[in-house]
Order: sequence, then structure tokens, then C-alpha cells
Amino acid sequence: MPRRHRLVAVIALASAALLGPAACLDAPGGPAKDALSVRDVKAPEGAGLELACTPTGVELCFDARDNNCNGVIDEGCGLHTGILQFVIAWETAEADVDLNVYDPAGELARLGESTSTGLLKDRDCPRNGECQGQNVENVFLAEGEPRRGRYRVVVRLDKLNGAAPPIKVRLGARVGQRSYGMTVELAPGPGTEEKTFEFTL
Ligand SMILES: [Ca+2]
Ligand SMILES: [Ca+2]
Repeated sequence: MPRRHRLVAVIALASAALLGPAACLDAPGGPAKDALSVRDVKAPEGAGLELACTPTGVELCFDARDNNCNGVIDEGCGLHTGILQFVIAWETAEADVDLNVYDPAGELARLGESTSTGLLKDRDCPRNGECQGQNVENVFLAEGEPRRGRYRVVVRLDKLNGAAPPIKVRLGARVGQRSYGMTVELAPGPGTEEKTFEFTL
């Protein structure tokens, strides 16, 4: 009997060790228990997802890059920033590209009024006059705590307006203290006119 008890104890310990990492997924580790971390990132093929930030000097505006690697994208440029932020930038002035971010409830972040989870968009380029050839669209968490779940980020070519495809678009994402970068090329036609990313918190 004692030997059998010991065997049961060993099996129980082994099961606990196996279950350990899976349990961690539900409550991400790190210094603060409630720190915002990304559980999963899905990027389309060829997007060149950059997980590490390489500082290149002072922050430059409207390039959707965290140039100084302080975890904030395009700060000090008149764009709103937040603990959640998705930014696209493209250099082809006439091309109309859209950043469509859907929150975990499936609601699209729009200009002027935030979604029920607090996401707001603050530019629509090149349509509104303030872009002046600096094409940037920015979606950020305007209020409240970030909702956990899956954020769908769609970068879409709306109109070429005479520009030559492909249109190179930079996407920057900030989630908590981490920033991600990637570049996509868009051209008219199914499969190439939009690229979808998913960030799961
Ligand atoms: Ca920065
Ligand atoms: Ca920048």
C-alpha cells in the first residue's frame, strides 16, 4: 500500500508539472499580474513581423515606427497614443489606404465616436485635409481598460488614385509596453488588396 500511495503522488506531481504552462496562458506571467501582454499574433505571409525594436535615434513623425524604442509609436506628433495603438503610414501621397481595426466584440473603430470598448480612430487619409501628404491612420484606446480578446487589424487599399501599385504600407502596433512592426504591399485584386493581422490579448 505505501508504495502505491507513492506512485499516485508521483503521477499527481507530473500532471501538475504538465498543466503548469497551460495554466499560465490564462494568467500571463511577468512582473505585474495584470500587465497587458499579447497571447498571440497572426500576420499574413511575407509581412515580415518584427518582434524586436531596434532604436534608430529620435522619434520621427508619421512613419508608424517606434524609432526610439520607448514603446510608443509616433509620440509628440499630434497623434493620440494609448496602451493599445495601431498605426499605418504610407508614402504614396495619392493612394487611399484604410486601417480597419475591429475590437474583440467585432466592432469597427471609427472617427469621432469610440467603440463600446474604447477604440477610436483619429485620422482618415488622404481624405481629410490635415494629412498634407503625410498619410497616417491611427487607432488607439481612448478610454477605459483594454478589453482582452482578439483584435482584427485590416490594412486595405481603397483607391490607387493614379498611383502605381504595389503600395507599400507600414503597420505599427503597440500593446502594453511592446511594439510590433511590419510592412505589407497592396495592389488591386482579390488576395492582394487587403492584409489582415490578429492580435490576441
Ligand atoms: Ca517612440
Ligand atoms: Ca515614429
